[in-house]
Formats: sequence, structure tokens, C-alpha cells
Amino acid sequence: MSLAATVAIAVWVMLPAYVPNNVAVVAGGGRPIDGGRTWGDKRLLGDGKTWRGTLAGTLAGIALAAVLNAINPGATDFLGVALPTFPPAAMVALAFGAMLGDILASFLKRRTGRQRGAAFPLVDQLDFVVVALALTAVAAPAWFADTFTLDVVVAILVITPLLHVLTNAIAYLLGLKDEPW
Ligand code: CTP
Ligand code: K
Ligand code: MG
Repeated sequence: MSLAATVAIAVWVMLPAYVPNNVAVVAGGGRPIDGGRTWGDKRLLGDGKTWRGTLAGTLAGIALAAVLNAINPGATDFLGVALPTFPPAAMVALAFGAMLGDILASFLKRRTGRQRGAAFPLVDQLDFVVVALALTAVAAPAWFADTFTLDVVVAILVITPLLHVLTNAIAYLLGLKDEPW
């Protein structure tokens, strides 16, 4: 497979996992998931992880996967690349897994004494990828094995931090995010 095809597939399959965090930034707010609870003198998750953001982000990721399926004529040929279509289990696992990864990262941040909004390099950029892939591997194992070949996974691990830094910088410049990470 050509490098361009590998990159195209990597971005395509990860779009339903990329979008949830960005939608949560715009749609988030309201009641925090941890309900304000603390463990020791620190919050469990913090005010940055809300029910509304999590639900909106997950639904947006699922909806995007459905749109991608609708515009992709199947595993035949799209712009010269055979792009995969998403089975329902993978749609949910990619979208919800991305949100769950971000939530687990906040748990780790609070445990390690990081305040809400503090940067946690590499964890910030890859938390959602690791959990989205892990959940997809469990929810849709056959599709996962076919889709996430080693070259695609390597492409995802290289491209995701770059895209993450870029989109967060844009969200920061637009005033949507308090910090550029
Ligand atoms: N957000 C949300 N629910 C989520 C994730 C994000 O409501 N599950 C919203 C919150 O308004 C949050 C913003 O998106 O403040 C930015 O997300 P993020 O950078 O992940 O949260 P932080 O506020 O930086 O908090 P943390 O340090 O816990 O990551
Ligand atoms: K985050
Ligand atoms: Mg943040």
C-alpha cells in the first residue's frame, strides 16, 4: 500500500474518534461527571469532564461515522483508496472510547496533582487513541484486525499528535479553549 493510501485510511478510520473531544469543547458544560467528588484533597475528574460534553461528543462521533459510511461506496474504491466502512459496534467504540480515554487521562492528571487544564504531554495527545482502539478491538475484533494493520497504526501514532496540536491551537485562537493543548 502506498504511503498516501495508508495516511488516508489512518485519518478516515480515526475521524469518529477525533471529533468527539472537539465537540465536547464546544458543547460541554453543566454537571461534572464526578459530581464534585474528591479523593483525598483532589477532585476525581474535575469540572472539565461533564455529562453533556461526553454525551454530545460521543453522539457526534457516531453520527460522523454514519456520514462517512454514507459517502463511502464501500470497501471498493474512493479517491483511489479502498477506505473501510464502519460496523455499528466500531462506530460506538471509536466515539465513546475517545471520550473515555480523555476522562481516564483527567483521572490520571488529578491523581498526579495536575490542575484542570494543565498540560500532560503525550497523554493529552494519545489518551483518546489508545482507549478508542482498545475498545474497538474488543467490540469489533474482526473489523479491527482487518483495518488496523501495523502500518495504519504507526501512521495513526504519528499523525494524531500533529493533528491534535493543530486543532487545539486553532480552538485556542478561536477562543473556544482556555489552553492551546
Ligand atoms: N469537556 C466536557 N466534557 C468532556 C470533555 C471536555 O464538557 N468529557 C469540555 C469542558 O468544558 C472542558 C473543555 O471541553 O473544559 C476542554 O476539554 P479538556 O481540555 O479535555 O478539559 P480541561 O478543562 O483541560 O480539563 P482536564 O485538565 O481534566 O483535561
Ligand atoms: K484532554
Ligand atoms: Mg485541556
